[in-house]
Amino acid sequence: MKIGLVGFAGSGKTTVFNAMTGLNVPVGFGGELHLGAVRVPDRRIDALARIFQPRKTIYAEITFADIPGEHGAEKRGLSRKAIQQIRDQEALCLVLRAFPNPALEGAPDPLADLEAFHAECVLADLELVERRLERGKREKANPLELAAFEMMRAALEAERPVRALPPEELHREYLKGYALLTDRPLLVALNVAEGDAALALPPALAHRIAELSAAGLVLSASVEAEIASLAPEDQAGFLADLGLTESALDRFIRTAYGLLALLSFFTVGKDEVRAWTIRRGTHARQAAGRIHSDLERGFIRAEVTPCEVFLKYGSEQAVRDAGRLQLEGKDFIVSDGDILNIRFNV
Ligand SMILES: Nc1nc2c(ncn2[C@@H]2O[C@H](COP(=O)(O)OP(=O)(O)OP(=O)(O)O)[C@@H](O)[C@H]2O)c(=O)[nH]1
Ligand SMILES: [Mg+2]
Repeated sequence: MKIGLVGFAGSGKTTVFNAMTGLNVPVGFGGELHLGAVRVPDRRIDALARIFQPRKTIYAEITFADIPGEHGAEKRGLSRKAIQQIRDQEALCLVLRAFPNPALEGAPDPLADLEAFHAECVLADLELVERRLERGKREKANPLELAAFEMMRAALEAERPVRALPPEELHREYLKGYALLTDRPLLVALNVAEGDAALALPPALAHRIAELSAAGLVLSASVEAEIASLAPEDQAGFLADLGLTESALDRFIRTAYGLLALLSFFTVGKDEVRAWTIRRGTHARQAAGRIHSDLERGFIRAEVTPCEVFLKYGSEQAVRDAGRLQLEGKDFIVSDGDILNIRFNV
């Protein structure tokens, strides 16, 4: 999964990026786009790896892109380049500054920054949607497609994001290839000063985030950077001193998985124990396609064992003997934590 860190200059994107990825990109300079991957921690994978002792253990990954804000004239603007970089992301994390930054004028105003960001995205989308409508009408495009774009135009003119439109009314199949900004799942990270790390989202901000069909969380990038620099055994104590129970990375991953309706399934063996990320509601055959296109094409059936069942019995044979191995067809909906073994024939 690719998540873009977006927001205005000096909001703390690079600091968040460093804390999450363990990299050490210079902060406070804008600069170029950076990429960094983090492993999604998963105790189930740890437990399966202890049983199988595989040659390779592969966790799910999130790739963060640190997209620099625009420096100079327009303080709250997004450059063309930034908009293009944002379009390339599967999901967006908007970093809002709520800490005093001596390099920037004025007190932080995260709600105003959220509105400004949203307004920029609405404008960029509106431009794209209007262009599509003009051309579509000239070329007598599919009326259903035009209707979908008309619906989006109406929403955007009312300053509502496309992601807030009910999926059953909006025909998403026509949006493929358009990369709208307000369609991207949005996670808003309020970047607070060190002393405020344990606070909840202010109600006005929480309300607006919900209106925009986004999710929100509070973090302090500089606290996170400090946690990331500590030895694992010292981290829990440091978090407790600040009134926190887990690092922002863990909360972030959980919130992002929920927002994107993602789940993990596993494949296991002596060679490899591996997590795969899919959307909720994915069928067994499509899930097989994540592993390899041959498995999707030649799909016969899936042997399915929920991870907790496997861990209770301890081996594939014991699961079989207990009659707990499920044989499922192509339309079976995969659940979080299912271990899949695909039978196929090509
Ligand atoms: N006190 C405090 N300072 C922070 C925090 N997060 C970032 N900063 C500081 O704010 C300044 C800007 O942070 P960056 O992470 O570079 O901001 P950015 O969003 O990447 O900025 P651009 O790349 O220029 O758009 C740096 O001096 C950081 O050290 C925080 O949580 N608390
Ligand atoms: Mg930066």
